[in-house]
Amino acid sequence: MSAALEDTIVAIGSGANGALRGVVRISGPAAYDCVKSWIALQDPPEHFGRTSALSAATAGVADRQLPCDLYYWPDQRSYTRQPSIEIHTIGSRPLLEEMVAAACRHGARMAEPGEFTLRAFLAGRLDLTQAEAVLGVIDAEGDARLKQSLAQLAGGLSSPLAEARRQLLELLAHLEAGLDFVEEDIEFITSAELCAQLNDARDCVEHALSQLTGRDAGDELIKVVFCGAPNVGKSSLFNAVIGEEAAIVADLAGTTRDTLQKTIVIGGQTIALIDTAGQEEVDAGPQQSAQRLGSEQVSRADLRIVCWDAGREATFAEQKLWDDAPADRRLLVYTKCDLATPGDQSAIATSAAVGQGILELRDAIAERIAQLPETEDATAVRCRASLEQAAESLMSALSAAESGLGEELVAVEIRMALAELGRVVGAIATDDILDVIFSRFCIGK
Ligand SMILES: Nc1nc2c(ncn2[C@@H]2O[C@H](COP(=O)(O)OP(=O)(O)OP(=O)(O)O)[C@@H](O)[C@H]2O)c(=O)[nH]1
Ligand SMILES: [Mg+2]
Repeated sequence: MSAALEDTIVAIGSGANGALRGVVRISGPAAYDCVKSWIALQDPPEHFGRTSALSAATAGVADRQLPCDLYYWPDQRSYTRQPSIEIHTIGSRPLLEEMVAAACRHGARMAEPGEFTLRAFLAGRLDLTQAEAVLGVIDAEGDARLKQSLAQLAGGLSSPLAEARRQLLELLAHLEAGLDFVEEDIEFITSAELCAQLNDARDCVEHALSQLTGRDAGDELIKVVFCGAPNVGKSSLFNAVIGEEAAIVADLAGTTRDTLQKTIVIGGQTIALIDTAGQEEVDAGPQQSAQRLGSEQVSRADLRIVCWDAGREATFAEQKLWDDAPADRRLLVYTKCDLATPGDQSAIATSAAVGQGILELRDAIAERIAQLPETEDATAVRCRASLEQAAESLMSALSAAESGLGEELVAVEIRMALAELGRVVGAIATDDILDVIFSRFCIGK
């Protein structure tokens, strides 16, 4: 990843899908020079260069004058701590791309993925755990993950570790001073103080570790979603699997309007089992909204239970529901097998009416979810080994101090702990770590 800070970089900062407003972000020493020849500011702020400012403007792109708002942040006030500009305008992708091209014609270059956040990190505005939290906020799929990322962004994870690191550095300085003056009989730190401080640092690291461990369990439940055409018997099967009449069942196609979620334990795993409205083409009205909700659930499912009626051939739409899911995230189930024999023997034959195949379906769900890859928080993956190593070194330092094994040994262990903590907060960031973290970002962030 290029870290050429003297370059001025540009990217579209708003999402790739259509939005009402679009944002083009420019950052670098020549940010203002790069826009002033093709953007006319209605009201150029006199104090441009010292405080952040907003001005109405028109941008000359694609042979027309486009209304926009221009936000300007001078060095110290911006995210990257370099002069930065955001052009907010109509969210049309081709127009935004024209703006990026205009900026590139006037001295900027396209930003690489995560390069704005990399600059914020290099400028000391964020530490690594916070940079990852930026990504976490962008990618957050659920409330819990969002809250966690926001807390991380606010320094929830890294501030105590940075403080522990600072105290350990101080402790090391005392120890080394003691080693330098070993002949003089000056005590820079008492043994009791040394042990107490090592203990505090170890507590702090272990607390951070327990915070990370809480993340692996996945704040989101695994979603297992029943889907299929209307009236095939999804709700009946859903009820049979959970063992209660939670979903309304009726002979009428379109009975299920809302999605219905139940939390159950299958194969030792707590999962969210979700019943959806039958999927078919409808023009408008509540049924259409129900289907939209349903198809959102289906597309976000960790495991899709595709229900086909054993009494008839699958329609094109039913086939598509099956084909669209990755092989390890789908199960094919025939319903109403008390009325007909399914054509495909490899699928699970069920009948909610007579209780056929329900246990088999539960077992198949358990087997599939056990094979799902664990979704682990990115910061947790990166930091766990370092924190474990740091905790271990602090433990060894503590026992060396307690048994009077000599301050050299204690100092060696503290140095090791410091190196690992430095990796977590990014004080010691190797190119490899930076590459891994920032390449996961999208361009413009
Ligand atoms: N014979 C028989 N009938 C069933 C079976 N499962 C469901 N049915 C009947 O099929 C009809 C539709 O069942 P539902 O479970 O409501 O179907 P659904 O797929 O949830 O329907 P929508 O919510 O409208 O999409 C009802 O009349 C059920 O009694 C079954 O295993 N055997
Ligand atoms: Mg239903």
